[in-house]
Amino acid sequence: MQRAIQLAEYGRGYVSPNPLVGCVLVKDGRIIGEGWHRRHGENHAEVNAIESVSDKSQIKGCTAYVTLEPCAHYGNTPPCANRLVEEKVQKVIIGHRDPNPKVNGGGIKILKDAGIAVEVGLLEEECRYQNRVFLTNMELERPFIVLKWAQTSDGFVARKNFDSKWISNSLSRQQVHKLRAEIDGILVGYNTIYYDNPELTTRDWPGKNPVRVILDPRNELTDRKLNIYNKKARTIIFNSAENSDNDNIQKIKLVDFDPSFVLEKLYEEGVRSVLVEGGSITLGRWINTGEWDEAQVFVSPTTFDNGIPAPIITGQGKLKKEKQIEDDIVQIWINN
Ligand code: AOF
Ligand code: ZN
Repeated sequence: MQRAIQLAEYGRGYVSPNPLVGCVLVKDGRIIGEGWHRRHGENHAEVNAIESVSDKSQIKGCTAYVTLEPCAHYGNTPPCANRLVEEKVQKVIIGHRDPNPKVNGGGIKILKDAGIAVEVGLLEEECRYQNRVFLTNMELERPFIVLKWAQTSDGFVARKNFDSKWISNSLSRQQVHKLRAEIDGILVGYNTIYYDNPELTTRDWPGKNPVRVILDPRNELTDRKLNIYNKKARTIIFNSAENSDNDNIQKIKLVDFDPSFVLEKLYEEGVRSVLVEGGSITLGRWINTGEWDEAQVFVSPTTFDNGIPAPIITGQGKLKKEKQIEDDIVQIWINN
């Protein structure tokens, strides 16, 4: 199952809105096949694992380890549970149940009805943690929210003139680009665009650009020379103007300046995970409503003495772990 989790991870950034799924086939104590869900719309993990075995007669009687309950529905592909039955797999060990209403125990039932031994819950916590975006989507019907900022060790995100350059080191900045490649949307407020004119693309990591989401409640970001207006990524601007679509720029009327309203609209637009990158006011808004799931805080050894104060995590936020990236420390917080 550990290997299946490792394989599933290769799908991160490519499978949204689907879950990350890995599958390992074991016969007589040896791995005979491996697969993972590589890209949305393509084969599921189980099918890729089956296809990886050149001598298909070997599959009969094997044990399949799958991080998620095999599906029971006809979607982009036929049901994986049926395929496991056809291939005469003897036993299926599942990480966690699939809460998708189209599956939700249906895959387990197909397997059991065919006389296959099924076990559910091996490394369940790890599997559920890996699929936290998908589980949040299914259970709460909203995007998974990751807050991210860089701050000095004395607690500032920018100098008094809003200059925020050179807080975290270059490896940390590359790590942020990896995060961008793995997430569906990246959200910032008006001040960040006005003071930093960021491009909000993934330049330091291979992968896609997330949808740029900008909150501009007073409709002030009209300067077409701003980097967010380049054609490199789909862009959604929430402002007071009427809804409109124009090339890659989509405007949504901010009927209610409330994180829940924004998240609901983004979910409708197919954005299943959002990185809230700033600034302090926007991040504070999300922390105050409690509508966030994870925070990544990059703390550099630099000090500014004064400036724009960093957000402070309140409520149910708990520090899960800290990792070192050269001289920066990244704190990973989880909202319970
Ligand atoms: C599996 N193995 O590898 C994945 C599963 O749109 P579709 O047809 O790809 O179906 C997506 C749904 O199937 C998804 O919401 C989830 O319930 C399940 N994903 N199931 O057995 C896989 N990716
Ligand atoms: Zn499937």
